Amino acid sequence: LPDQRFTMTIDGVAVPGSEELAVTDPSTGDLFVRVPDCTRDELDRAVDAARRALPGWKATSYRSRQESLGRIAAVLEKHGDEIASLIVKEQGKPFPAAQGEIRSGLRWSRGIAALELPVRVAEDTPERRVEVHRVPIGVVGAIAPWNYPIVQACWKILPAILAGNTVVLKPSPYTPVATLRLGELLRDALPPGVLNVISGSDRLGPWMTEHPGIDKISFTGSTATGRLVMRSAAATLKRLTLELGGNDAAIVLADADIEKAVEGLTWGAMRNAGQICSATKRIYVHDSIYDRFSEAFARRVASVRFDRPDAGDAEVGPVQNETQFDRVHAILADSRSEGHVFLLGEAASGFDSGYLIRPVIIDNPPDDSRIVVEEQFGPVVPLLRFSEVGEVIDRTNATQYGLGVSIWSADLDRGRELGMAIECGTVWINETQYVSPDFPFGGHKQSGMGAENGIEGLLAYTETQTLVLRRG
Ligand code: TXE
Repeated sequence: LPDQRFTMTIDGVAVPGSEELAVTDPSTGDLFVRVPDCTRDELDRAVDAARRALPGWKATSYRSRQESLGRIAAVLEKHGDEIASLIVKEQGKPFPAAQGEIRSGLRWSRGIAALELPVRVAEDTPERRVEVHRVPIGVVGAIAPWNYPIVQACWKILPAILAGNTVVLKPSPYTPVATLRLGELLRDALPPGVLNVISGSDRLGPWMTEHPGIDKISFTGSTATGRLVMRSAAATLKRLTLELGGNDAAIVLADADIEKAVEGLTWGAMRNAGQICSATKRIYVHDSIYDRFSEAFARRVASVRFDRPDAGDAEVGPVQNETQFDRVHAILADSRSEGHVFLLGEAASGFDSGYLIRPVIIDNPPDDSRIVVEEQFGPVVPLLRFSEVGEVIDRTNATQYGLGVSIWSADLDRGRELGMAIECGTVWINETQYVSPDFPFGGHKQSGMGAENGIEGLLAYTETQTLVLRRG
């Protein structure tokens, strides 16, 4: 495989690129493969191809664009295992999890294709008829992250293309391979220039956000980089969708089903080694059940199989890159030096293989500790005691982030009532991280701007165009 050449897709054809970028296998820390490091000239060619394809693509019927999403689904279905095996090598998740990522891409291809963009008639009188149409924005620059490279690319390219935009897609420098391959496989599914896929190092993102030929940026990444994207987009007033960091709390109320909460939150915190924007990153447990919950939670988390993705029964793999590995260890070092109690993982949190980190649970650290305040983005989570519901809502909201929160309670009405008091984009009651092509997912406060998915996400790839038709 290190000899396999992955090419960029610009104007429907292969572009091998004139410079190279090395991609690391996170399960070993060794070189996986080299891919093109897109130059400024190659970016210009991609943007130019997208601009040239725009008038033709915009003019196609919505129906035919829905059919083109069907062709994307067919490619994901036919080549799913090949793409999944590339995800394993570059991202580090075990094969079944990578297959889950492909299934999710498929579900999105079909679900987004089923959305409609009706014309709204705002006035219909003898004098006039007013129609509000939704038209494409233009060329979309899609910048995807390294935790779910294919899912995150799908969340952006599917609604963008369906709404009649053309796209320049850039995967993360850490995980470009599966996305480049998807671009190769889609060359026959879409007209040339409608979807261009480029890979590059850290210089490429800023070139895109500054590029005068790009009309909208859809970015998923950290809040810090989201601010830079917004600043850079100001020069040409680019439209923006920003899906940024989170510090999602779980609130386990006294009447919660402990067994179900333990199971749900084990995966909420540990799935994909905690590298999910909406991963559960702090767990508040009512005083009356804290000891029972923490004991059961530590036992369940300890039973999850963390290993190299090629170890047959691995459920969770390493974290994706060295910077992230160091970041998680810095947060753990802080907990150690502050004397926090480790319920799980103190002895075993060292270097195993590549960037593997074994799970850690920290017992009731202070609210202002790094493990509580920061986005850890790794398989480490604090449990925190609370006694009053009003107090835990305040502690939940005391953050710059506002992505998601889960509430665990036998009483759904109570869950709904508390949920409405929380400042975040999604509240889950008795589960977590359930997302769908049918409803929006996005952050309040500094977790982002706008939303992805659902009709709301689709509308974010459009402008309104109002037609005022004066009669008589
Ligand atoms: O992502 P960055 P990083 C969070 C998580 C993690 C942290 C850092 O907390 O610890 O981000 O991850 C491009 N204009 N999430 O450093 O820096 C750059 O080319 C345009 C949350 O890997 O946010 C690269 O593709 N683009 C998350 C990408 O941004 C720019 C998923 C790196 O993003 C740019 C992943 C600029 N000025 C990490 N500067 C989620 N929300 O799910 C850089 N880039």
